[in-house]
Amino acid sequence: MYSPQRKDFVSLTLGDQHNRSYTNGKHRRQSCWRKWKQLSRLQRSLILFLLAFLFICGILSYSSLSEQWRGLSDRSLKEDWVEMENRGLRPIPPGLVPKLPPGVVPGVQDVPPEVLPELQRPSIPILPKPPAMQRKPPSKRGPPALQKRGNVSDWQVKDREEPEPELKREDDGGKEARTVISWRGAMIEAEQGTELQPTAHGKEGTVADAEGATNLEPVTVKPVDRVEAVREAFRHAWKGYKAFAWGHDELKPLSKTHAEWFGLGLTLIDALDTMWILGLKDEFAEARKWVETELSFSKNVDVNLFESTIRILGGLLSTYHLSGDTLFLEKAKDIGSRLMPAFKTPSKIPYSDVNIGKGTAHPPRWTTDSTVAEVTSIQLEFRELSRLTQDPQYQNAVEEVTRQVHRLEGKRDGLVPMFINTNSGKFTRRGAFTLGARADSYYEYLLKQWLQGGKKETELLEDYLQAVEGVKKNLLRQTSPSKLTFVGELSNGRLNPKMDHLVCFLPGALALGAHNGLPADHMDLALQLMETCHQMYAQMETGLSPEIAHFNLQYQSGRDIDVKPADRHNLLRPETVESLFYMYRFTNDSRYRDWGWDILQSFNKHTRVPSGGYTSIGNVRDPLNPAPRDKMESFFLGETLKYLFLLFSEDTELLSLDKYVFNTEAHPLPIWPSAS
Ligand code: DMJ
Repeated sequence: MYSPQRKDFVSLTLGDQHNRSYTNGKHRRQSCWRKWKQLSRLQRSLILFLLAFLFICGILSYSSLSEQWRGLSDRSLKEDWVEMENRGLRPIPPGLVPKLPPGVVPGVQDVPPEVLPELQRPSIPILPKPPAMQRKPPSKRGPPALQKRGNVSDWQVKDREEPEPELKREDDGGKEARTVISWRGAMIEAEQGTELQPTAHGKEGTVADAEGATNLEPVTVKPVDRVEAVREAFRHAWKGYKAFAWGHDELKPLSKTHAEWFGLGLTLIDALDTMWILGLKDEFAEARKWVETELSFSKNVDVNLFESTIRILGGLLSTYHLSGDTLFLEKAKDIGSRLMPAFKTPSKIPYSDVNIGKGTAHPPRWTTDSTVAEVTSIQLEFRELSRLTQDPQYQNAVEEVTRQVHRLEGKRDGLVPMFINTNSGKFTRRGAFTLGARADSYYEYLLKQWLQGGKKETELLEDYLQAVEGVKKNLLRQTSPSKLTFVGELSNGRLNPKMDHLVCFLPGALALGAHNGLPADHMDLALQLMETCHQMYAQMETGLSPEIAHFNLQYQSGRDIDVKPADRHNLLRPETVESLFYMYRFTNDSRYRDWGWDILQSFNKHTRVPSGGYTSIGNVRDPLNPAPRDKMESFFLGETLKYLFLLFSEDTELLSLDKYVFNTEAHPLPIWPSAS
């Protein structure tokens, strides 16, 4: 063993190696003390000064380091799960075989009773209205001080750079100053717009300004101002996308870069029709130029059939309809034809993934199953593509899927399992039924295809009506104590009282059906579910819904809604504002606009990144640290802001729901003229 010859270092004797008798460290202390006494006075002072300095530094840095570590570990623990959840990859327990009474369809006002005999009446009555619909529930948001200040204090506010002529901060005496926001250790400058967003919590039709509101009278927010606030939000999101992610799939607004999924400019394409509808001409022109000069589908890349159909094909088709610009139709034809290899399977139930450059398709690596919602929510787009191109291949392919699923065994009162095998064409893993991830838009597209085709395709209507009865019979429950109605999940015969935020499309769909002559109790259910979806936002401290809510069936904690730690994220999803839009259009009840306005304010308070863009967050229960996840999903621009704009717009004939049907990514497609 190496033994140093020169002792040019300070040695500390830790005990006598040969004499191992216990001395309680006496030798060591004596040796240290001797060394210390041998040092000069200057050396001793220097050492003491250094030790004191290190001690102070340690204390000062402890709090910020621990905060960062907390954030980092949050992220690393949840990131994979959340990413899987986002893409709908949840494990499903094996199953049971549901029973489908053939030809039995619940009541339809415009279908003869002899055709639809038994189900003219709902199988169970719609649940009584929750008290929450009559009285305002207690606010469970943060303390009043936070509310008044628009939760600006949720973020560490220091100085302010930009002078704000109209509103002065309460706590800086109205002086000009500089604001720096600390989010997980990343210092980001606040923009004026971020903090001056008004809040409407608890005040119908009025807002108090988010900051310095104490001395200001509440201001009535006119619809036109709300519309303008959505435009402003879009511009802000676009600013981030343009600066840091132009031409890429998704913006990562905090790290000021982009994420790639398909490498096809997903956000840009998803947002095209939103820009058109919002009247953002310059932004639209610039994006159009990119589509014309940069967008190429001739790429060796795997894309998900469903996601690229609803976002890209749907986005291009609707932009073509709105603008009349054939560039978008040409691009739609290009991507549509490149997706067709997905249907070359033994069963004609399409694979989940297609390589649009090579013309090959395949299922996910771990299974030959496809997701039921994915194979049954591409029909609106491909049918429209056939109508526009006069080429029936697209319509034939997707309608074959509809026909097969219509006939399939394994449903439970019209509810479908979540997986279907591309070889056998049969449902697999049949025990679980949900209106959430992996099944949601199956139900939505039954109704919407029926509307798109001019209410002629009776089988679609039958399946839709039967499914609504299946929901009522198997999945509907009410919470305790407030009797909120929710749609739970069935797993091997047991009800799990949880509901994905994704299910919040349902109030809107039910209302759309009722508007088109389906049973009036569909509207009753829509009203109740809309209230629940609203409460999923209103009862959270950030005013934003979690990805999944758990509901109390027995009186336990006194709260109706619980959120599990793994479900606390919010991805800027659209379903609730989507339903608010439908509900407002059909009822004219301004309450729905106010709820939408609250949601927009909460997005602005907790998800807006000052340098541009909005971010999904990891914790809707913590306004002090919402744990930003650094991702702006394309549907925030494609759907969420579009529905908010349409909700607030005074022009209720804009994209009339009697003329257009919105695909599941909020891209409006025309209802076919009766001759088609
Ligand atoms: C969107 O891509 C679509 O609305 C889809 O139907 C469900 N998921 C997202 C939005 O949450």
